[in-house]
Amino acid sequence: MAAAKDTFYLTTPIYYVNDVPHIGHAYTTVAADVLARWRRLCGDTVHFLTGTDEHGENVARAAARRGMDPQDHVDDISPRFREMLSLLHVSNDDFIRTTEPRHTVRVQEFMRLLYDQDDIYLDVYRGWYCVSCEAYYTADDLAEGNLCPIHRRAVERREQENYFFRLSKYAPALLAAYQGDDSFVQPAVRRNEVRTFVQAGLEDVSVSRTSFDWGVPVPWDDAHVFYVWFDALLNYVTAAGYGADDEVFERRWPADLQLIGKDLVRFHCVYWPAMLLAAGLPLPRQVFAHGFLLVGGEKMSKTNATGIRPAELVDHFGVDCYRYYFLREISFGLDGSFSWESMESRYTTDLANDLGNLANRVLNMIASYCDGAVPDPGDRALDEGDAVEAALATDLRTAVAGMAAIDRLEFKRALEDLWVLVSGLNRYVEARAPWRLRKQGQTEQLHRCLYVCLDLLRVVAVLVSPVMPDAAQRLWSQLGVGDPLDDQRLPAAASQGLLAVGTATTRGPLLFPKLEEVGPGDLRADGS
Ligand code: ME8
Repeated sequence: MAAAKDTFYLTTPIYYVNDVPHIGHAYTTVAADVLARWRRLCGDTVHFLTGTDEHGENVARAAARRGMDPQDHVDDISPRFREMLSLLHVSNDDFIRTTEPRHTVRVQEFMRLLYDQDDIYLDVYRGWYCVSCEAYYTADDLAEGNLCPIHRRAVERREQENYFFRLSKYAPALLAAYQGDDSFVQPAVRRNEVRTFVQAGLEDVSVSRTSFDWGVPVPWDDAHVFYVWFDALLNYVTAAGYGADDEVFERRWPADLQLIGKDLVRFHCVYWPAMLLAAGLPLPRQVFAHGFLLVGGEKMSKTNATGIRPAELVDHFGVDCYRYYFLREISFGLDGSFSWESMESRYTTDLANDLGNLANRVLNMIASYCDGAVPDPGDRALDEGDAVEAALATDLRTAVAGMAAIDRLEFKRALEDLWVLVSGLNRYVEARAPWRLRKQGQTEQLHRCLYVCLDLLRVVAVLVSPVMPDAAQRLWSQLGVGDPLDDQRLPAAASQGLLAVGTATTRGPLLFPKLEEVGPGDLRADGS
């Protein structure tokens, strides 16, 4: 009996191993991780895939530049991407390398299926080739001066015998897919872009190469290897059990979300769905293309040498701030700039002052006024008849409802709404002034106020955990909650009054200690 899909399957692009990872790779990966953690928090079974794209001319050239055999080169660089995942506390369930047999064997099977049904045929290709993109361009695609539109580098005129995929045959089905389901390609600006591209007419596309051999061999013609893109795109199904384990595959496929940068739209929203259609497989439910991270106004990439390594920032700001900053600072679908100064300011304002100080103050008061134990608030829920508590209840609702924006990849919006609760709690503390209540001997009100703060800090820890899993865990431990943070599920965990009276809390260390004065100078905008 066929298995039913029961898993939220989420993918990032698989990254080229021609160089080490930079913050652009980390951007997509962290965003995907936040979504994966969020879906788990909401109770879904999640399968989160990332990995490395290891074939092709670019990688072979990078290996040659290092005087290395391509396999040795990729074996050396791929672990650097795994290190990035552990540095950033990414909770991926699988990591695929396209040089693994579990991938290469299935690529050959998939492509043979298309060849056997005459969706792949032999012909001569003439075109403009960009080695950095590993892609051919038509004369119309080129930037002024016959340059690659992405890399602004000279393209090469090439002519070779290639196998072609009958992409043109799938244009009507692709247009129907964009038309039929608005959520298939997101955001809308990207959907319009691909629709216009397909409406202008599709040409069949070359899927093999004979000029080098660092690729998956074409099984019916050993003079060819598959063009790296057709090998790479298939990782999303080969890593999900395609051709190897039907039951696993049916539980995962189609992917719920394929997250990419906007540079990969054509490959993921035209070529990839066409390949799936040809193989009779369902299309991913959504492909979402985010904007570019810019540094000094330019897209940062491995080829233009402006790449910043995530570790340079994590060393100074810590992993939590790293994860928070990019998602809070930039609207996810749009381009956005990184700057050292804005990261410093987010750390100080949002994290150290708004959240860190709040937790520190409340835990200190519990230690001084309540012997470190959660006090008895009387009624545990907020009193909506009291103006101050009613305002806080509204902030709580805003935060809980707002987090659902993560499902639409609106991370900035979700965090803004969560910070409505953090600010609300700060206002609540100021309004109630527990130090005054203490002085005035108003113990009942004092206990109620501090309970409310602790209990809602517990909710903040749960809600912020997909974005800042480490800081959330530290806060969780300080609050002394018995159940593990990882076992919390929404919406139940966001209910009021779940913190048990009498629980022992711990004060400090600070969630976000003051930053070291000196940071890596060359990352500051003024170069100081
Ligand atoms: O294209 N801003 O790999 P790649 C935001 N192997 N995101 C960025 C970025 C930036 N400046 N730079 C890179 C490849 N990215 C292929 C993909 S998939 C089957 C094969 C992120 O190493 C973004 O996700 O060049 C972009 O799409 C991806 O890295 C490109 O990584």
